[in-house]
Amino acid sequence: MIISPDTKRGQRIPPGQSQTVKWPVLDASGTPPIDMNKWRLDVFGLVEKEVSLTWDEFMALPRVEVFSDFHCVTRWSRLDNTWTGVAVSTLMELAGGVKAEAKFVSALGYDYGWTTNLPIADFLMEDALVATHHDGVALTPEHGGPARLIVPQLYAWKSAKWLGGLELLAEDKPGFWERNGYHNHGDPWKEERFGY
Ligand SMILES: Nc1nc2c(c(=O)[nH]1)N[C@H]1C(S)=C(S)[C@@H](COP(=O)(O)O)O[C@H]1N2
Ligand SMILES: [Mo]
Repeated sequence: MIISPDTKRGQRIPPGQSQTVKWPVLDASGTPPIDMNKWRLDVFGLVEKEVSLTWDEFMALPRVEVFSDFHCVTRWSRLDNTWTGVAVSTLMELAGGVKAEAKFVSALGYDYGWTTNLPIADFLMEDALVATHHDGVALTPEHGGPARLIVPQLYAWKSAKWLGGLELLAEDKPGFWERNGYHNHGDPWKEERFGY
């Protein structure tokens, strides 16, 4: 089990946040329909070998468990989440590694071209994964099932639900919320909530 470093802080609730025991649902345009026969996870762009995984191929990969907190920019924090899925590092190894020019990632959702962007260093953090289960239960569609990105050390909008693609890029490509007023980076401990 990978323990997210933020869960070891004395104060686990970032500034301006409050704890919730419920798990609210938040997204831009609702849950998209996903046909599992057509589901793919594409890793493409600046990797040595692009891959396009079917559901069965994805589920056959080595799995990890991550214990982490989840902070939404709308000011709720949900502590003590156990996510299971495939580590981002495993996916990058499968793609033969990221090229030296890769500096950013764009995560693509099945919800009509929704994306979010993050620097490669945040994407490659050891507690980042593509999760299929939360607290032992398969992710429901409303929470991003069948598979979603989880990046515990950034605000929750970076954790792309209904993940379909991971594009490795040389230049940054601001995503949906980033183009609509949210901060480009989104570190909850620095209160990087809004852009300029
Ligand atoms: N594909 C996709 N992922 C998304 C979003 C979205 O609109 N589309 N919204 C983000 C936002 S703003 C938040 S706070 C979290 C919420 O995840 P939850 O609904 O499971 O709580 O998902 C993030 N991931
Ligand atoms: Mo959010």
